[in-house]
Amino acid sequence: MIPAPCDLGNSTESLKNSIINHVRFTLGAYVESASQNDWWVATCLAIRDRVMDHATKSRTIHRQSGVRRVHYLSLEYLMGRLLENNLRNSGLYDVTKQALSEMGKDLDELLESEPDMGLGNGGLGRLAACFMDSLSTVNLPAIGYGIHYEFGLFRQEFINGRQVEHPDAWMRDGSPWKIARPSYRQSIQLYGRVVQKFDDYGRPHYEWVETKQLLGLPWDIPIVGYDSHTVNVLRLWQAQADEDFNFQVFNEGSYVEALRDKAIAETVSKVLYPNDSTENGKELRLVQQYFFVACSLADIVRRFKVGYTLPWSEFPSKAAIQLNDTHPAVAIPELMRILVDLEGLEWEEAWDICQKTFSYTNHTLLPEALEMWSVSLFERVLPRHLQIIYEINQRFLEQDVEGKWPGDNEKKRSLSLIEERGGRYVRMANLSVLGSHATNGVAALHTRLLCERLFADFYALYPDRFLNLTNGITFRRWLDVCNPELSALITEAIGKDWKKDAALLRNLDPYADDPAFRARYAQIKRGHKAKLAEVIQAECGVTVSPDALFDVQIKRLHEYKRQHLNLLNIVTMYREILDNPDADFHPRVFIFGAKAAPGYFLAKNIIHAINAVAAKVNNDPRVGDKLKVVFLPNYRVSLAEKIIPAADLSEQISTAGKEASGTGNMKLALNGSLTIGTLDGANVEIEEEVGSENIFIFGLTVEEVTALKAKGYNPWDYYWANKKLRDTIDWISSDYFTGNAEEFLPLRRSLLDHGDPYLCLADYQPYVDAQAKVDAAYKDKDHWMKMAILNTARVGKFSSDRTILEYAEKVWHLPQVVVND
Ligand code: 4GP
Repeated sequence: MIPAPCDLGNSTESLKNSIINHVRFTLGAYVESASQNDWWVATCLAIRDRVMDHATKSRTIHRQSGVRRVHYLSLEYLMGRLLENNLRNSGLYDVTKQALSEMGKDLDELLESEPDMGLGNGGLGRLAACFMDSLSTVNLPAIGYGIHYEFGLFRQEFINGRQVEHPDAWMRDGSPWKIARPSYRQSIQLYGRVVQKFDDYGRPHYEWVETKQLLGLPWDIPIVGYDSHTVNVLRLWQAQADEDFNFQVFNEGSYVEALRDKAIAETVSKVLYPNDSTENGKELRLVQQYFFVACSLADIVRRFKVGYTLPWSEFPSKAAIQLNDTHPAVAIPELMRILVDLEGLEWEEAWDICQKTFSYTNHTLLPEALEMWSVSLFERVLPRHLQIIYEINQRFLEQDVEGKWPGDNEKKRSLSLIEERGGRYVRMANLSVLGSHATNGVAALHTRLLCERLFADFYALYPDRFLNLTNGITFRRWLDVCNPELSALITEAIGKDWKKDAALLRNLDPYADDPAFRARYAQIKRGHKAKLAEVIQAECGVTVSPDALFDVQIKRLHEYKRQHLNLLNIVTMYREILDNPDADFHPRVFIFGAKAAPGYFLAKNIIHAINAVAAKVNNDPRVGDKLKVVFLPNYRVSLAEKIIPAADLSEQISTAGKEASGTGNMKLALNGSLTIGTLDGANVEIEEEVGSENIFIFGLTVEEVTALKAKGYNPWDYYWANKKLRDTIDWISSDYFTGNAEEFLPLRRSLLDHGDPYLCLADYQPYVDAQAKVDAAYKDKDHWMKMAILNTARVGKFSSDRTILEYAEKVWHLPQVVVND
């Protein structure tokens, strides 16, 4: 007889028991001598035990109720650490802290020992992680699909100020959060060739033959929502060789040679490509994309067939599939292949199902980031998919495009799924728009630019398919977890419901005028600054004062984000301090965190330049405490959680029209850091929410950028017209900072000889002026705190719960399904 499942209980005693049991029976350690890692693993497992039942229950309820589920396909998930988030979301934080402390263990120390799960580059990967949190929190039936990378984003070190990359073996010791699901393993095909066959009625069909097989083993990570019993899973695929790999060679006794194929197969999920916003056409990357897409689709189809005996026309009513950027776009021809080649559906019906099932989010307008695959590579790896893409394209061009613009070959060229100029390429963005019923941008401005520029012709054809869904962040991780002191203060003032309904933060507005509240808010900020000062001391060996203004730019290193514009201002300030030692500057600490793609030469040159300037400034006795510059190495989620609560000023200074949305801007504003920024991405909407008096906006607008470029932008004009700017650039490119005047020539050349593509020089003076306003404003500490509080109070719109509910309503048409305890 199978006994009824026992409740593990959430009391201190039961948690102590669970943790101890895991130390003894799972890890085989003595309680007295268990290592810190043992305690951490045992604690994670004790929590996992308590959430897994809800994962099973959520799955069962979703299946039994027969509702539509969303399947979020993303090549990246930048999850960070999981333990604290899971503890706070499940309400087990206090009891676990108590249980550990009664056993002589400090929870905070254990939390610090967790490696980040860094399976993403930045923006879109972190967004996917926030979305997973929100999906569980707001009770939506969802599964995230991705790749179980053995190595996440590289670990960054600085050697003589230069970035050096090291592999990130985040799960070398295993991870207590993931659970293997071998019974759901999938087998997928690659390479090979296509043969045309005919059935008994002479109708042709296609078979994909002589392929290589690859297995995908799924690992599930439970996603615990806040104050909800819905536990969705993130399912990550690990590549494995087919079991009878190279059997022949093996039998001949060539054991090692036989294993080589296995090793090659397993490279597919080895490592995350470290490029943010740029792609580079590597075969392994295409294989990665197809591998996880094919495994995920097979899994979705399996579930459809197990659960129901419904006709295929009902597939979209059970499954919505969201494409997180174009990376999973090969899902469109893959679903067509399943429906037409394997299930025998007519083309039109299959295409209708596809379009109803898929929706696509675009995350960037940068032309170099628009994925294209060379036709010859695509044909070799996925020959049948290429044929399907050709057929989709032909029908589209002959019917829709010809219908709307008869005889217009230019329109056909611009809308075609195949780029014909300079070689033949498959355009994944066009495929994504065409194969989906909805395409969205991630901030209002970005969506407008998608419709007016990038996808203007598609927008003219299908205006109803485009919509805006402004990004959001989870307020649990980005306030409750990273800033529990502020979270508690807010809860004390307005109650705890803001954690589920962020719009309620508006109730804080009146507290901005309450001197006692301001004082406590200021005290919390200062506490975080003092803690960050310790991190800076430990990581950079630089002493900074928590009374200085902490000016923060944390994001990927990219020219469009303009860390070099920030640097120009820093060097200008440095000069001014030397020229005018009595000038009334409020002391400032410039804090950077950023990884550069390993092959992005100029980005690495900028990192080196910032570090070189930092080394000079920080050791110049003439500067003293007035100015410090620190570049914290190895920027990652867990470091962001320490920096963001301590920031006073948030640098969001991209060239207008380049940053699709940004989400760091939201995290910083939520934690009471004022934005200095351009009218780009979500900054526009942040200004609308917080009020223009609580933000420092400067610089060219999108329209002004376009006009300036059309007129012919020449950075030398700005260089010659502005002595301060000229002196600054000349100084950076002298031998003053490193002893070698050649060192930062690439940076100088990009700003001058190569036309300053991101208009740093045009925005330089407005930026310097805005920084002067910041300095003046910070001198009135009390008013500054008022502005900071108003930022916290007014950014409720940027909760990812709001974003996700909009996706559910406008794109996925998903019901909320409450899972009871
Ligand atoms: C990023 C965008 O650059 C950023 O503005 C946006 O907030 C984020 O996506 C989420 O939507 N793009 C990428 C990328 O991460 O790889 O294109």
